[in-house]
Amino acid sequence: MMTHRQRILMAMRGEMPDILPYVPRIDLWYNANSFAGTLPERHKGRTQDEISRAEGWALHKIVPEYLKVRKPEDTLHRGLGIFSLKEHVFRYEFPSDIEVKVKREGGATHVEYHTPVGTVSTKTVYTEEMRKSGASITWVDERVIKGPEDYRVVGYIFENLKVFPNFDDFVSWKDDIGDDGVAVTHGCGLGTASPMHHIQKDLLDATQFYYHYHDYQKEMRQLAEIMENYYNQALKICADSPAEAVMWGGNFDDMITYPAYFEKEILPWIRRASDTVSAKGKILVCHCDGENAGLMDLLRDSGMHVAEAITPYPMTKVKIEEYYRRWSDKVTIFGGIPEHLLLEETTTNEDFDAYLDEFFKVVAPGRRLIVGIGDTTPAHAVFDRLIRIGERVEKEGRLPLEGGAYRPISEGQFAEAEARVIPQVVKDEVFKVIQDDVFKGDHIGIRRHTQEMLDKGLNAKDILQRGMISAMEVIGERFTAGDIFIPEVLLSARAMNEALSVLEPWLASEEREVSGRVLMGTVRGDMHDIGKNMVSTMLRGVGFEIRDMGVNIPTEEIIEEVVEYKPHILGLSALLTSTMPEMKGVLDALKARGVRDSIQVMVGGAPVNEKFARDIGADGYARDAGEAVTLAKRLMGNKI
Ligand code: B1M
Repeated sequence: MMTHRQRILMAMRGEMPDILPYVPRIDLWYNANSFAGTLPERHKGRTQDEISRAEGWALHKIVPEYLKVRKPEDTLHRGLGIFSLKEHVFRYEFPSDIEVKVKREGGATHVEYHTPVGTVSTKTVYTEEMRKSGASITWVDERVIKGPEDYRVVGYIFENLKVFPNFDDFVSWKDDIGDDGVAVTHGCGLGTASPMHHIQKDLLDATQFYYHYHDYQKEMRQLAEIMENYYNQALKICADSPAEAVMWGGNFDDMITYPAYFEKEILPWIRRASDTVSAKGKILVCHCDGENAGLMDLLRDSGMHVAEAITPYPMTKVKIEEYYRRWSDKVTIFGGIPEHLLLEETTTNEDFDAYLDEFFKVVAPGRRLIVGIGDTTPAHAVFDRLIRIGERVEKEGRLPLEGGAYRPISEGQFAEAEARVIPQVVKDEVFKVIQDDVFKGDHIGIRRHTQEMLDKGLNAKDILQRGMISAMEVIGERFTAGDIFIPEVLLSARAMNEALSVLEPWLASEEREVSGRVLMGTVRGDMHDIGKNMVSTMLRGVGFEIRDMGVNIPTEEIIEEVVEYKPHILGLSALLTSTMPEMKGVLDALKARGVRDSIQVMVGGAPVNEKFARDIGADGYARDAGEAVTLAKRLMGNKI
């Protein structure tokens, strides 16, 4: 009988263990339920690892436990993406000429870095709502890079950072895990694969990143080059360490790290990491929990050995059979059970069993597969379903699987999925220059061209409507069709906003028609904002007035804002299955306050769907930012 550790390592190396490894990650579920006192009766008082061991599951030791620090300093520099956890095999030291000042206030930590070339600061928070939802990492409320002047200071910090091997704590952690799992060590940042990825995820606001990537290429490139030294040192130490597997980057997503960007800024470093650790007989793991549809070939050919946190359809676009068919000759798939499956609200017992029936067939013969729960088990998962998966793996997961019914997805199906219709640009000769500025995202040229048109006597409303908004609508459709990606949309919207400031005085005199007022926010307990920001940007782009409340907004605050701002539309975003119920809470509170009938409510976010929107009584659901524009316009038709 093999141990969990042996099984996992064999599957990671592409060998065939006796049975499929089952490694459910339960940290978020555990944190939330132990905080709320709702752990299953027989597990009350147990630690997370004790529960996994009692159930006979392997320990999931792939993602660091960011909240379980040895001392507060271990995550103090979270705002720089510099960590020193037990999972790391290197430690760092700041040079003596950098003074670090720390101020803690409730759940917030402010850190200032005074260097000889200037000062930068960050703020991280961990709120009560985050604790309740089980979130396993703090939120960076103030990013270290705010403007172009900060690059030099951050560069100074990284240039002078000293990195040393530090194996002792890792070894004792690995010993504690023993045969019950594989202790995976970590590279740099919060799962960042390259210096540019580090700048994107850890140093800049998620949306601002795309503007800086366009506007401050020189500063960014210089910083990325400086950081290479830190990355190379860390990589070498990981390769020389006692760890058998190294986690190198994650949260890739075909929108956030869109294919061209991924190929240019991330892929070369995954290759370098793979070559370096492979030379020492180690395994390279990446945390691939995002939407991978547009990155399938790039990820497969990246050199990574294990793609962890694979969350298939219906939570993302790629079905488990497609992953298995396209990847299993090169990459070990770790995951495969979408979190939705564990929730009563989204999946019946019959559908849950049906998924597993199909699962065992389509992953035959089972090589290069480790069964896991998408990214992690949601807080309100049905615990018995976790057990049921374990039982079925034990009964039906003996390798090689004799599914026999493995039906690869036909090429025809792929062709169908790929045959997208790209909207054609309808050019309006008079306003072509402005339309082109919007398409190119030229926020400087558009100001001049707008002024020239006004000087020629063209009507401001026409410039806005026929020039800018019509172009922005095309941008929205192209985004929905997958023809363009986040940066293009953001840059186009920024160009529009610039031109609007030129038009504003003229529009005021001509009485500009605002499409409607929209109040926007991500619900309580949820810190995801990239998608919501996109929706806000697109709506603003087509003439809506937007008040964006930000992330993690308590229901009470939303209601107060509705009463005060009187929006036509309330837009709610949620990315976590555990925060979706907050949307229902908001709708109930709107009714209780007597304002439900005065507004339209639209909802969205990756786990939200049409049915959920209907069930909670929302007025509409949009799948993406392009659809959100169409929906908002339709809802305005319902209104005023
Ligand atoms: Co998180 N995360 N994350 N995460 N994260 C997801 C959402 C997850 C699905 C990953 C997975 O399981 N594979 C998973 C949720 C699973 C679940 O709930 N069942 C998850 C998890 C578990 C978590 C944590 C709990 C991890 C942890 O702590 N252990 C934690 C939670 C923190 C918290 O919120 N309290 C967490 C943290 C993070 C990061 C901080 C690392 C980062 C967020 C950065 C940020 O937002 N500033 C992050 C990221 C990046 C993701 C993934 C990989 C990508 C999300 C994203 O921005 N996509 C995501 C994987 C996934 O979604 N498959 C994942 C790009 C964006 C443009 O798309 O947001 O879907 P999206 O928006 C679209 C549409 O949904 C729609 O339009 C947008 C544009 O087209 N839309 C609307 C969105 N809002 C709308 C509103 C509308 C209409 C349309 O009307 C009002």
